[in-house]
Amino acid sequence: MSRKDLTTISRTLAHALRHEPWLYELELDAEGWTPVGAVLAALHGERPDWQDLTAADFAEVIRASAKKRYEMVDDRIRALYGHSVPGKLSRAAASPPARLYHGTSPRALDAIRQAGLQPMARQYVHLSPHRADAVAVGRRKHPQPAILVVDAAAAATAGIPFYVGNERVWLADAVPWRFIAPES
Ligand code: HQG
Repeated sequence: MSRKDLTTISRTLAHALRHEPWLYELELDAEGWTPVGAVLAALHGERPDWQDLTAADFAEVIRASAKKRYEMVDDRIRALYGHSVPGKLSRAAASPPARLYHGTSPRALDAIRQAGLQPMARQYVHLSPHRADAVAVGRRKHPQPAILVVDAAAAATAGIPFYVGNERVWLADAVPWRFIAPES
């Protein structure tokens, strides 16, 4: 399968598993899982050239991507982060790295100073253990993103929960400004 096909499948999975599962007649459980068979059935109906999609194609999408967006275990699949579905999915809290980074548009800084980092249209705030990843995330919003450094150790000590999305994406319900320092 070509990279372009894999990207199109990945985008469709993102839509189905993060945002609007009901359009694919899918139900996510409390942790975001849904049966692989149900997703395949939905995608078989999406496009004529997807009639033959199998779970091996989903495995290839997961393997070929630089970002680990989905996981497939036994006969279930879920998105690991990025959700906007109503009804907050449950995640197990975990002890974060001491420092986490967030890349954003400089235009958002005033609002973030006021309200802290908020999940906005998604269920969670997304944070990166690696600065370079935060730069890449921020570039989706602005060519010269602002980089915020989150003192996750202090925030966790103060009782703010953090959750694992994958090894390069950490999640939080919100992060107050007092734990954030903008890079100058
Ligand atoms: C900003 C992609 C105003 C926040 C990425 C961000 C990531 C505020 C934007 C994942 C705010 C939300 C998520 C406040 C936060 N006032 N703006 N109080 N608090 N913001 O796209 O973190 O490729 O929902 O700074 O790589 O950019 O799809 O979040 O700019 O991992 O797999 O509100 O999505 O992954 O934007 O990106 P987003 P994000 P995928």
